[in-house]
Amino acid sequence: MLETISRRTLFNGALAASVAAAFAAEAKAAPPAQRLSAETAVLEVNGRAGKVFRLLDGQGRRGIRLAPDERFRVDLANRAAEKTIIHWHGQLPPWTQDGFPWPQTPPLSPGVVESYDYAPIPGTFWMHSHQGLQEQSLMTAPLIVRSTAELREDRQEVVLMLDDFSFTAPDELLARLTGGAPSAVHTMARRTEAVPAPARNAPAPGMSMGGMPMSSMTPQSIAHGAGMAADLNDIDYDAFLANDRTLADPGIVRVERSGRVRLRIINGASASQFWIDLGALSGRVVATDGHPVRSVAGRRFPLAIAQRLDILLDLPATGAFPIFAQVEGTRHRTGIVLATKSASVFHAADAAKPAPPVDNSLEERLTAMRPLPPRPADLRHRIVLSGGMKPYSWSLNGEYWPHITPLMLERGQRVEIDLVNHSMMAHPMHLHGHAFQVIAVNSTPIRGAVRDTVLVTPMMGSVRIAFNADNPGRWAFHCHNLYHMMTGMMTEFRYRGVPA
Ligand SMILES: [Cu+2]
Repeated sequence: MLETISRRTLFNGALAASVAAAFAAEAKAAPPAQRLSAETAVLEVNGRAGKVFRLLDGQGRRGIRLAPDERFRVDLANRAAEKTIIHWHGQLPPWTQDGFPWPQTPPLSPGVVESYDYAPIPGTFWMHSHQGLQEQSLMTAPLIVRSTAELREDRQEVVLMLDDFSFTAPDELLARLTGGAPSAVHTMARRTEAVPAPARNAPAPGMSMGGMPMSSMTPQSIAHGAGMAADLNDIDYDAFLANDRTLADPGIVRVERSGRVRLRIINGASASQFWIDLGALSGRVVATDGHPVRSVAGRRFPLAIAQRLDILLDLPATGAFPIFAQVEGTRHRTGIVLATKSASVFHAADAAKPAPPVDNSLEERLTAMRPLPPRPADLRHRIVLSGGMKPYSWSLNGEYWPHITPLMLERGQRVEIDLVNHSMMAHPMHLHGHAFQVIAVNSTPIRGAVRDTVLVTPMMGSVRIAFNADNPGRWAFHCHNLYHMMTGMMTEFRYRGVPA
């Protein structure tokens, strides 16, 4: 009889039943871990065979796609002939699953399978090797985490993965930059895997570290492209790829009449920045680095290395619509074509004019849909970006990885970092394990985008970012130009109490 059951018993009974139901639902709902295979392959680029790496899912597609609320449960198998470690760029996993070669999380030897399991954040993300120069050989892939809100939009999802490509081996590309023998380059490659020394004179909270003087700027800066003062494009690439293809034979994506598209663009290039050119179309940027922003309409948008853009497109009834990505400072471009069934074949070549340098003109206009709650900073830090072409080396606060002083964080702190660029080149700076908000560009306060990678423009360009120290661990902070990172432009943010 119901009356004989006490409220407490009833409550406990109901709780037990609901917990049991939740477990049963989870057991039923949890799909098996996805397989991700790191392997080597031959990719035909403009009619010539190139040796590349691949990150392939169980269906042989590049990368990983997750359904709404699906966990990132991935078994990564290293089927390449060398060690590798894959970083889930922009995701916020525990630091031991971040895919960075710390001593506690060494790279995977050939034949090894490593399991990952964490709750992902939705949006357009990507993955890439953090081992040596493997990223340049296309150890890169999309990581798409769908949300129920996006599924409700009922838009066709089109992923546009951009890469830069050379038939020359990456260590040779680096050796040409540094003027070093390949053996010296290998030493350098190993250096990025080495362990930074424990914090020596870690700055006290609130203390700012001094920067390098302007005189550290190299006088030998070479103007590339259209005679602009800043340095662009360290490497002369053989091709720029959009979903593994060039404009000579672009990928054609079939779209419906009057199709509604969510374009997810990923700049997975190692050292190239692009202007996204929607051609005849107008689009609306609705997310940057996977995080929603207030919609910004336009036809051309800058995209720094490692950044992503989600762009909504409402297509005309019929036709073929090229989506271009043009390399800054050059006429080179790549792209895909969105085409309705009846549309004729489309051919395009390089652009008529060089593109300007990628800049922060879009950044300044962005507003986060989910900004950080306003709060004074507990820790402010200033990082000066320095370096140059001769000698080819790049630093943060005058330090070169792995000989760096970790920036020590306390869990719970609101952290603000001022990034100031004393060099002649733009640097796309990436923080692992945290999403930060851009709160000032060139000293102008904004309520900017939440992101994981922000461009700091050359010749005293500056950006201020803010984030909550809410993910204890050891986290890399580095320039995402692969060659800048490999020649020193990386440091560590380390939480107190986390063993080095
Ligand atoms: Cu850089």
